[in-house]
Amino acid sequence: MTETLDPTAADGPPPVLPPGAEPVDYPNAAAIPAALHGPESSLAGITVVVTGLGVSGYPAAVHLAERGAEVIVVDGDTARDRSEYEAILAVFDVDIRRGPEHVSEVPTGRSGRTPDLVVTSPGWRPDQPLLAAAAARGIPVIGEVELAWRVRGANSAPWLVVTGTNGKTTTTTMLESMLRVAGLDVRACGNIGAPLLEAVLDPDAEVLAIELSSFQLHWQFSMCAEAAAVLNIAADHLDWHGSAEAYAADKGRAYTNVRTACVFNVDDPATRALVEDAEVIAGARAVGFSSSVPGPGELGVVEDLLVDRAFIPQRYSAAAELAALADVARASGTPDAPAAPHQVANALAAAALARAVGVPPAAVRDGLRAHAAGGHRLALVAEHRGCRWFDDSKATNPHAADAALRAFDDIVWIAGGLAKGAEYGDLVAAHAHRLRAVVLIGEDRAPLRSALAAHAPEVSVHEVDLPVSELAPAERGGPVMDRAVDLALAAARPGDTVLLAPAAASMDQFLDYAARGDAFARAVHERAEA
Ligand code: UMA
Repeated sequence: MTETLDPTAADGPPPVLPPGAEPVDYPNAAAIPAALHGPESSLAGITVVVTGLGVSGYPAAVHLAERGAEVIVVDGDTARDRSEYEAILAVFDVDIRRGPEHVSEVPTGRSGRTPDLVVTSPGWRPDQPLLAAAAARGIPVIGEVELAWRVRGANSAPWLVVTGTNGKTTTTTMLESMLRVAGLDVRACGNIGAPLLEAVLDPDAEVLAIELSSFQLHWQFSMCAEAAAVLNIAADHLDWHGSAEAYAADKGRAYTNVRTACVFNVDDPATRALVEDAEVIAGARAVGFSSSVPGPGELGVVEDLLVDRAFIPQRYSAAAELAALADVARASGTPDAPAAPHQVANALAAAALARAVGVPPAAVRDGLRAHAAGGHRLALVAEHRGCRWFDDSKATNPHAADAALRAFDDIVWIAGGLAKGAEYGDLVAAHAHRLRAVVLIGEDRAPLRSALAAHAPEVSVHEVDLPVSELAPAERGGPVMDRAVDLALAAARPGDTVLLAPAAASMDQFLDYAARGDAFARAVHERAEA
């Protein structure tokens, strides 16, 4: 954008963002086949490589093949059972090539044609050899978001986008609940696990609540969300993006071409900076959310109420009541505790997105009341041997683990997994006084081990060091959690809290964070019931 925003200015009209003026610079964009637009036009004569045979790649391959494209799916992994996907793709004559030998070069189709397009899954890094080779040869590489945006055709369901380092899934499901209570046929999709492409192709969907990761945002440039929220920015996925700046910039792509509202976190200046840099559609507004009393153009908290001073005509003199803090506590699955600050922020962001498409205040409140809290977020698993055992497997980075560690004293902390380039010094230093012991799991134990040696030298550290051969099957995590729970049992004293808050991703040893949390709960229950 071209001027500085002051979204909290007390006088004058709410700031209107200037229209997007600069064409978005995206590698090889001009070579994207025009026939991709709309869900029905024929793709005969076009060859597409889909990288990744997973949740994202499978529906993309089906859709492209159904429309007549020659589709080649490549995946470097041969261990995972993909037989269900493979059986259906075989019906569409999709050429599936699995194994490390298929992911270093751009494949040529059976027809002998050089591919016209690569559609990549989000887990593939931009420097992955096949993707880098495609880019160098002038072949456009897009992801599922760009594909879904182009394919949506006449489907005018508005896109409400949620991104940020932490809180995305909760915010998206809170938003989904608010929209549903307001009577809209909503699909919650994206990084949440339901492919965006399937939601876009669903003719009944009236509005989409879309969680997007930085990976997904990286591979798109056309999306025009109705409204988008960046909840917060903390260092994460640095191995994928290369730097904190590149990571934040990809998050900021959520705001590009927004039509109605760019929702940002007043308490996190990095999110405001992304709005200030965004190129948006004329008339779009910056709307802040804040954990304190809101100014005009913001949503916030007054005493024990969530209020809106952005989407009401009298925003300079009044505020609309949306919900009570008690509704947020209930929505978060902790009805007897005060609403946690991060959950208040999530609820306000969801409310801002819902209000951007005209959801009335009462539906915000009732949507929160109807919201079922997701699992693996500081969930009490059991009380065993005088200790309380908590599963916060959803803490896949240091920022999320920080929130969990703050909640207790005297902790036996189970941590580790895929570090994704994270630094742990600050996290360990902040919580060293709470730690009774630490149990390290996962592939990247070294950065946690050295942070503990530097900042918590008194704390005993135990490691689950299993040879790779003992880890299969990956879906169950093998015996990792049994060993971790036994080590935690030996270290804990009555009154302690044993906390699984790994501060790292799960995919080195588990299918996903849910499988990791389930394995932990199973191991605890087996011992508690023995
Ligand atoms: N693969 C390779 N080479 C690579 C990378 C991956 O061969 O260099 C293969 C993998 O073996 C796998 C396939 O590619 O078989 C697809 O891998 P993927 O990691 O892209 O996973 P999908 O199953 O397609 O799921 C993806 C998202 N995964 C990631 O971003 C890592 C899912 O987000 C998302 O729900 C799904 O698309 C639908 O949009 C999960 C996630 O962990 C929940 N997201 C990260 C997070 O939340 O932190 C960003």
